[in-house]
Amino acid sequence: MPSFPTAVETIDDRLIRCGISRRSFLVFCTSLMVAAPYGLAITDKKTPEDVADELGKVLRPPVIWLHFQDCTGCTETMLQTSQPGFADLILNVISLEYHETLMAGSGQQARRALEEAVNKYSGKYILVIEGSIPTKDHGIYMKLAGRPALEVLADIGGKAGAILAIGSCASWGGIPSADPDPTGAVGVADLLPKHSIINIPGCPPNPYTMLGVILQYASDGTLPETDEQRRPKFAFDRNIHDHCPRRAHFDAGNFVKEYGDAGHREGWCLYEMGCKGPDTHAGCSTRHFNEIPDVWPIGVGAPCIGCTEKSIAFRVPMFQVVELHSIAAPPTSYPPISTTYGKVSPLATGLVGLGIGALAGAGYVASRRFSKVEGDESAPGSQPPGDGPPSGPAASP
Ligand code: FSX
Ligand code: SF4
Ligand code: F3S
Repeated sequence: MPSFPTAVETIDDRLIRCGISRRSFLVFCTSLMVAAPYGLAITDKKTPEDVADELGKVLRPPVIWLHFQDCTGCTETMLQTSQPGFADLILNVISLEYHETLMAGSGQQARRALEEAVNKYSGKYILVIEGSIPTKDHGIYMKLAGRPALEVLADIGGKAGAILAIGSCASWGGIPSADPDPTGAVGVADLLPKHSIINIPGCPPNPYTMLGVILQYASDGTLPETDEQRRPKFAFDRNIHDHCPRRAHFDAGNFVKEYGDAGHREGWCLYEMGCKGPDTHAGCSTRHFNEIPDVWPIGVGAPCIGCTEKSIAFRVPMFQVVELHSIAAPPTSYPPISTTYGKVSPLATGLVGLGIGALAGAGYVASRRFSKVEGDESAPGSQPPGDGPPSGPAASP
């Protein structure tokens, strides 16, 4: 556990002092476990009680949170919980030393608070960056207390124990870097490539991913394993499409054709509306937002825009359909039917005949589902030829 100046108290002491119940803390620990079912040292193979016991002994980690080019959505996602007491609890678990949106002070007072926090916890604080950094024209497009964000980041980032780039903007540029990118917006790791930086992309990101990383660092000084884009594997190792509640509709070829049609009202698959779920890594399908079940883009009927993926969000048009390169389309995943040796019995011949019939049918379904021919009547969700008049939600919304 990193050592801090003596004034820093443990999480347990703080929660008791502020009258926060053990029950609320256990709920918080359970949320952390949902965010990180494995791959995070503080939750791995533990019960909520174990997590609470262990975390309770940890010193509240000092966090300095800087805003650069952002919309403050990352802050909102952490604090806009459906239970107001929860935001309080989060702010008691971590020790937020500087945060422009939340602090009462401003001007010189705020600048001094930042300096004091940096000096007091130098080399030990966790620096959270929200928003991208403008690099064009010597970074003049964003200044903090008169200093370009570029300079502030080099200074305060250089003295941090670890840096968390929260949100897609801080991770790789996000919305401000979308074409024509007027400010030359980049992410933190583009400017400090040698530092310990964890990217937590998402627009907004899931707050429990960030809290999990902060608390692991506070408890043993380590950071979780990351992928090649510096994203913690425990949160970004899964594909939205593989865990999507609408996946059965994708497999059955039931696609929403326009917002508000019968398929949309029935909760069908949003692939044809441009859903980037098949190409996007994030845990949103299982870890929802604001503590409310089903609150996440696809859960409320909007396609995933791939907000955690550098090459997709704000790069690929919202309604453009993604290629399905990592998924076996259902017909190709059926087991092969073949006879390699020996005599074929009449029964087997019958089965092979049935199998060929099934494959032909499956091939037909596949051609319907993935046809790219413009105006193709057999496009996904449409009626097979000769099957009579169109029916069902997709055909007659
Ligand atoms: Fe906004 Fe954060 Fe998006 Fe960016 O989130 S939610 S634009 S990732 O920096 O405030
Ligand atoms: Fe879900 Fe989108 Fe995949 Fe459809 S395409 S199953 S809506 S992730
Ligand atoms: Fe973003 Fe897609 Fe999740 S848009 S919030 S990665 S469902």
